[in-house]
Amino acid sequence: MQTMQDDTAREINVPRLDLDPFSDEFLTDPYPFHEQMREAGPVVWLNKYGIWAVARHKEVHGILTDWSNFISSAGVGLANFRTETPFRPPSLILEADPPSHTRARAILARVLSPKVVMKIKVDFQAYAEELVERLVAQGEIDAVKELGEVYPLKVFPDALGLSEQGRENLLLYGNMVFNAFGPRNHIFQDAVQRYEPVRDWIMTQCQRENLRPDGFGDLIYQAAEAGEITMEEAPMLVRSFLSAGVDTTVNGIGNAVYSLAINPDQYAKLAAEPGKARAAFEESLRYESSVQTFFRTVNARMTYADVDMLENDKVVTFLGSANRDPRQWQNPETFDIDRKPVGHVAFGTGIHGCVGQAVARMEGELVLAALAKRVKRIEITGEPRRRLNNTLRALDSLPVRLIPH
Ligand code: HEM
Ligand code: OVM
Repeated sequence: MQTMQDDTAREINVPRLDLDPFSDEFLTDPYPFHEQMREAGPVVWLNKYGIWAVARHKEVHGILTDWSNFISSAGVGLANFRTETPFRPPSLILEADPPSHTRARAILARVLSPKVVMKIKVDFQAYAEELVERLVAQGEIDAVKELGEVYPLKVFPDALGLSEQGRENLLLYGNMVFNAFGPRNHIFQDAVQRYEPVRDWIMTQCQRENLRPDGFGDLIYQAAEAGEITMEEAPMLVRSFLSAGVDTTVNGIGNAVYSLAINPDQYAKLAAEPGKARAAFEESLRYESSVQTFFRTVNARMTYADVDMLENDKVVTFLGSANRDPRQWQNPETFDIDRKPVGHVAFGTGIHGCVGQAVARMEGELVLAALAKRVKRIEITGEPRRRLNNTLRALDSLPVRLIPH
């Protein structure tokens, strides 16, 4: 039961909006809705779900860095794991708080250390060059299907040590994981259907005997052998890589090529100077953030930005909106590869900030550099089609012509 005081605080202080951030309309073009939320106030209440929302950079950053008040162990989607059963056993890293998060994080951070990332770069670069070379010869391609999906689906499972068979299942799994952070709408239901045949395949791939002994996956098992985690926890951490490491980069690359294709002046700068590839990928993460939202749960009653929040309240943070907040950025709607987008939150921030960001940046840089070296212009040849996802900003199709130098 809420007290009189709770009701008063909730009703007087805070703008209440009826928009649905998981509706087709919102997901198709979130930016006008982001603006509406940012302008309404630092914290708004979304009537449809009975949750708080933050869309300004300052509060998104504030919530993500306050892990003790805004916890992850009750789920980082709409569902509250304290009262609802999650669709799969919770992640040992994403859906965990210190001290258990700290242990899992230390292992994955070591597995993806700069040293390891440097070691895999040779293979990642060779395949970027080879793939782009072939696509340029082809001329007309679907940049989502033939580049954005193909590249990460080869290099990342190779680095993990996954078998060759069934890798396309990873996209269906990622689609499920990221849709499950949202409500059980029609997009979620569609993902569940496609995911059903993949369910067992995923956990089988996480077993040690199915991972090559020289990949990331085996490094996790070595940590278990050293006693840092149990042998039961190891496959769960491998699962985290399979969940977080593919769809994010697939859409990161797709969104980057899209941002460059609709801004030919920016692509021209990149084609003239392929050394700008890393900066161009970074700006595209700000401009079209592949991960749009993550939630937190209020641990115990507290006041945030003058709002009285109760234990178990859910707060959704709009990363893609923070990355276009005019309070933080000059001309946020302009895609400018010479901008230094430091402080963008496309990888989150704080203790849960993306542990794979060095790998993600390397993939993005290598693909864009391979393009820039060979392609003078990218022409869109057909209507780009979106794939609606409750968390990801995703394209289903991007038909383009690659015009060589
Ligand atoms: C965490 C985005 C690529 C593995 C995160 C978070 C974001 C994010 C926003 C924060 C989650 C939170 O605060 O609750 C992205 C984007 C990527 C990308 C936009 C690509 C462009 C990757 C890759 C891997 C990875 C390639 C694996 C190699 C993880 C893991 C976490 C995470 C395991 C959980 C970290 C923790 O909870 O401490 N990512 N990610 N990500 N990411 Fe990424
Ligand atoms: C995980 C996981 C799943 C989805 C996303 C993510 C962006 C992590 O299972 O640990 O980070």
